[in-house]
Order: sequence, then C-alpha cells, then structure tokens
Amino acid sequence: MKWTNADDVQSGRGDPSATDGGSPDEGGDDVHGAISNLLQDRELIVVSNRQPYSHEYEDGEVVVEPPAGGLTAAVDPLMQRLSGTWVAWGDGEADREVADEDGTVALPPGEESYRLQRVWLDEDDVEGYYRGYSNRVLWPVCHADLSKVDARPGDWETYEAVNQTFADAVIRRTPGDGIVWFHDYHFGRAPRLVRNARPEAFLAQFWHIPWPSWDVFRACPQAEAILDGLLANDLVGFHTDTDCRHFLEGVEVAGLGDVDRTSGSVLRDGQRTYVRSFPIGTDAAKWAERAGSDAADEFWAEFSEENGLTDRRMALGVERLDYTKGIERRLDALELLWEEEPDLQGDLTYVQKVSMSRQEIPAYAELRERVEGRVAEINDRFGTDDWQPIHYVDDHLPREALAALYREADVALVTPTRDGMNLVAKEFVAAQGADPGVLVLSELAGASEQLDAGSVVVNPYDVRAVADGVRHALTVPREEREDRMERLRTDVEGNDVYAWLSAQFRTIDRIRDSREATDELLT
Ligand code: GDG
Repeated sequence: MKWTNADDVQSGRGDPSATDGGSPDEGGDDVHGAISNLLQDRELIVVSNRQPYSHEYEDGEVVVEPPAGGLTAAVDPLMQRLSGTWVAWGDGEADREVADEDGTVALPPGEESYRLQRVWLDEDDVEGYYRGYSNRVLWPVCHADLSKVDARPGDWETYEAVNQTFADAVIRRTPGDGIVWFHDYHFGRAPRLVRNARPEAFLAQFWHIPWPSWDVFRACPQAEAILDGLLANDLVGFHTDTDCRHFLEGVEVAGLGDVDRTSGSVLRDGQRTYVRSFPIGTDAAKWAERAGSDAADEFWAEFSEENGLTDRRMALGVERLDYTKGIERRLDALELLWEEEPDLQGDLTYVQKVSMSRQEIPAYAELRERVEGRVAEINDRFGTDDWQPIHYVDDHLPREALAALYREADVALVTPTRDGMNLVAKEFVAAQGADPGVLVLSELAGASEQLDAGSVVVNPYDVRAVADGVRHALTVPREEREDRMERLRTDVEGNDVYAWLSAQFRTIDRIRDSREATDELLT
C-alpha cells in the first residue's frame, strides 16, 4: 500500500464535505488539544457522507488517498487525538478489501489511532439518496432554486432507508453518553433515528448549505419530516444568523416546537435543540504559505506564459460547476463589460476554474453544456490572434496552483446566487500578497455577512451590477486595495477553520454543563 497525493487525482467529489484546507498534520494543534480536554473521555462519532480516506486501486495495487478537503483535513487530527469513530460512505474501489468484516478500518494508515466505520451503499441507494433526494430536492430547495426541484417517486424512501443504515452504524458505535456530530443535508433523518435508540447521547449537526425561509422550505415535500429529524439534535449549526432565523421561523410556522428566541432554541417533545451560527473558515495560514511556495511560483510561470497572462490583468472564478454559483450570469456580465469597454479587450482575461460535479444529474450536465457554449461564443466574439478572453480550466489543480491563481488575480469573482458560506472567497483573501486584488462578492453568499466591508458587494442576478462591480474593482487604487484587503484578512485569519471547530465544541460543552446543572437541581 502506498500514499498518493490527493492533488494528483481528480477528486470528483462535488461534495460540500470535500472542501479544501489544511493538511492533516499542521495547524490547529492547540485547538485539538483544547477540544480533547473539553470532551474528556466521551466518545466522538463524526458522520459525513464522504469519508476522510478512501482506498483505490492503482496499477493493481491498493493506494490510500488522504483527506482531500479542508473540513476532513481539520477534523482528521482531532479524531487522531480523540481516538473516535468516523462513519461515512465507503465509495472507494478498494474500500471493502481493506476493511474488516464489520466495514471498519483503522486510521490514519500506519498510525491507526481512530476508526473509520464504512457504510456500504449499492447503486440504487446512491441514486435515490445522493443523486436523488439530497441533490435533486434538498440542495435546490435550500438554495432557493425551486425550478430545479425534482422529487422523483421513491427517492425519499431511499433517503430515509440510507439514513437508517447510517443511524444503525452510529448506534453500534455510540455509547449512551457519546457525542455524535453529523455533517450536512445528507442526514436530515439520521439524528431522529439515532435519538430513538440513544436518548442520552449528545447529538449535534452542522448544515453546510443555506437554510431558506419557510415560504421556500415548505416546497420540500418532506419539510416537516426533515425539521423533525434535525430537531432530534441537541445543537444545530448553520453558517449565518440568517439561516438560524429562517430555521427557527420554519419550526414555528410549521408548529413543530416551541421556539424561544432569547435562548435561540426549540423545545419539542421535552427535548431542547439549540440553534447557533458557526461561520466556517479556511486554514488561512496554510493558504498564505501555499501562495508563497515555490510550487505556486512554478505553476504561475508556466500557466501565465501558456495563456498569455504575463502582461495582462486577470479576473478569476473558482468553483464546482454548480447552478448555484452564478457562472452563467457572470459570463453575461463579462461579455457586457468587454462590449462596453473595448479597452479591456486584450487587457483583461478571465480564468474560469471549474470542478466537475454531479454530472449524472441532468441539471448539472445541461449547465456544463451551456457554460462551455457561452465560453466558446464569447471567445469567438472578442478573441483575436493573440488574445483569448476566457480560459476555461476544468482540471483538478493542486492547492498550490490554486493559491497562485488567487495570488495573481486582479479581481476574484465570487458571485453565487446563493451559497452557505463560500470558501473560495476566504481562500482568495488568505492568498493575497503585498499588491492585493479585489474581491467582488455576491450579497447572497454566506461569506458576505462577514466580508462585506472590504469587498465590492453585488447582486449576482443583476448582470449590469456585476459588470459595474468588475469595472470598479479594476480601478481601485493600490492604497485602497491594501486597506480593503487588510480588513478582509483580519476576518479571515481571525475566523479560520480551527476557530470554527473550537466554537462548536465550546458550545457543546456549555450546553452539556447547563444540562448537568439542571439535572443536579432536579435530583
Ligand atoms: C459547500 C457549500 C460552504 C475548487 N477547485 C479545486 C479545489 N477547489 C476547492 C476550493 C474550495 C472548495 O473546492 C469549494 O468550497 P466552497 O465553500 O466554495 O463551495 P462548495 O463546494 O459548494 O461547499 C459552501 C462549504 O460547503 C463549507 O461548509 O462554504 O457554501 O456550498 O475549498 O479550494 N481544490 C483543489 N483543486 C481544484 O481544482 N485542490
């Protein structure tokens, strides 16, 4: 068995849990120690759709792929410290070969300080639970794009059944006083199913995507069942206060519990759920280091040479190819800009970095076709013998390469029509050097609740406003760019992924403390 570098393979994950960040062995040591103290000896069980490590075949040999994303990279060392259990879908080709009869494997390879409990899903499960209910119903509903909702018969039943499979695995691994931390919208039912069997366990869930107003969420055919599932948790976390407000309002209007706005909690059937915002961050120090690395320099030297960027300005977009990311309107805006400002033709080049995502779902495959068509159209319209307006990069890049693009961009365009947070905005900030670029940020991204002060904030639906935002960003003088970036950097560095981890475990600890105090009073 040998290691591969996750950046050398197309992760193809297209999953919120697969966001990028630090490496497993660096950063956050103090935070992991502090969390370990808070938890004392209680078992921690993390539950996510994607697994922290997967096993694959390469030239007939089994290779293990280390954590690809920021979330997993930040949680992996915590699990090592706590010797906990991670429950996740075993989707690697060689996963079964290395797991024991029960589906568990000791991690990390060679050190074996915690357990990964793999859950096996067959093709029908994946179609109904992942490509179906999670991504054709909950994803569009939560991103308030109701025209994309596709509630196929049977998908809900499969989603429930798979949630039960995960819940069974969790129950097997969770002692009565364990702490279970669910991630994301794939687990709208599992907390209730675990709660039924483990009334004393502490259940927490972090929902990585937005939570819409009730008027939108009620379009979800199983809205009440999902709310009921989440209300089995002791703590539910969202990125923003707006999400929390929407969630509490929904519970109230649906009549599913007594909402107490003062404590930010819901009482349902004698059980209290606290609802809190924990805006996720990135590993800012690590991104700064990547941006200053030799690998970043080497990538940029080659990339800028190949694409004629050495003496031109660059605007940049980085995202999964997803209809929530606002790519189409952004292309319209750039077209408008080149049309209205002929001087920018030949001067400003746009680099669109995409990661392919959920291509088996028609809405995603169609989006790809439209985006690629528009890129070709705009390139035809404005391109010249020595200038191509848009470079469309669909390779999975190493993080150092991404950091180089962030560092070199004059403008970053982060214009989703809705986003839970958007880590690209934060990574861009963390990667800036002495002569920083400008962030053009959608007011509908969670990130704008923190980063509005230093960015050029735009409405992503308003093509003219996005075009004007870029036009303005290109004229901001250096001193103002530095000021803006300083403000952004303070936030991004102060609220990194470790602060996010720490805030949640401190909250868990406080809730437990207050419960224990109440229990003592009662006995
Ligand atoms: C969900 C929510 C929330 C992209 N291309 C490459 C690459 N990436 C990495 C970026 C970044 C990540 O993908 C994308 O994260 P985002 O946060 O922007 O977006 P989602 O994937 O939609 O994530 C979102 C997040 O969950 C966390 O809670 O912020 O709102 O939708 O980290 O760096 N990484 C590498 N090569 C690439 O080519 N290595």
